[in-house]
Amino acid sequence: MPDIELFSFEACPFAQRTRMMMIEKGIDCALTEVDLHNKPDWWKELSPHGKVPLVRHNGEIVYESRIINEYLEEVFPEPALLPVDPMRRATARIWIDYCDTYFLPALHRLIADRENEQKQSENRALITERFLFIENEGLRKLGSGPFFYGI
Ligand SMILES: N[C@@H](CCC(=O)N[C@@H](CS)C(=O)NCC(=O)O)C(=O)O
Repeated sequence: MPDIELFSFEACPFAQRTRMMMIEKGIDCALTEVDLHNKPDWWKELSPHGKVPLVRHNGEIVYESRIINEYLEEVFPEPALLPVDPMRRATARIWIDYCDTYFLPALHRLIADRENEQKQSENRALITERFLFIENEGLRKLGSGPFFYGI
């Protein structure tokens, strides 16, 4: 069994973020899906906040998707997923923060309020604004490559 384990939940965007990182880096991990609707006792013992994703590496745990991904970037440096230049690296981190602080909360509201049509019109306006910000500040200004940030 690989010495790195990922505890995940397939519908969790935070867990997907770590899974994508592992796939891109070719990290061979043991994957465990956690039933978040019926958390097993072993999970409550392992995870301080009960949230996925969580990584166990050589017997020690790391959690919080963004921190896990930083850890993976340090421990498995190839292929590098952050730019080498410090300013470009800072810009990449600004976009990671944008996802956490602005984009995902707006997406979450859209999902959580799906039965409430009145709130949904506000939510749709908000997510549109967030997508336009990505399009204007990110895709238009940060390079011409086929993918985000000219990569
Ligand atoms: N800030 C955390 C958020 C993780 C999170 O909210 N995970 C949700 C699933 S998408 C979870 O595990 N929820 C279970 C719970 O809160 O008990 C991260 O980035 O890892």
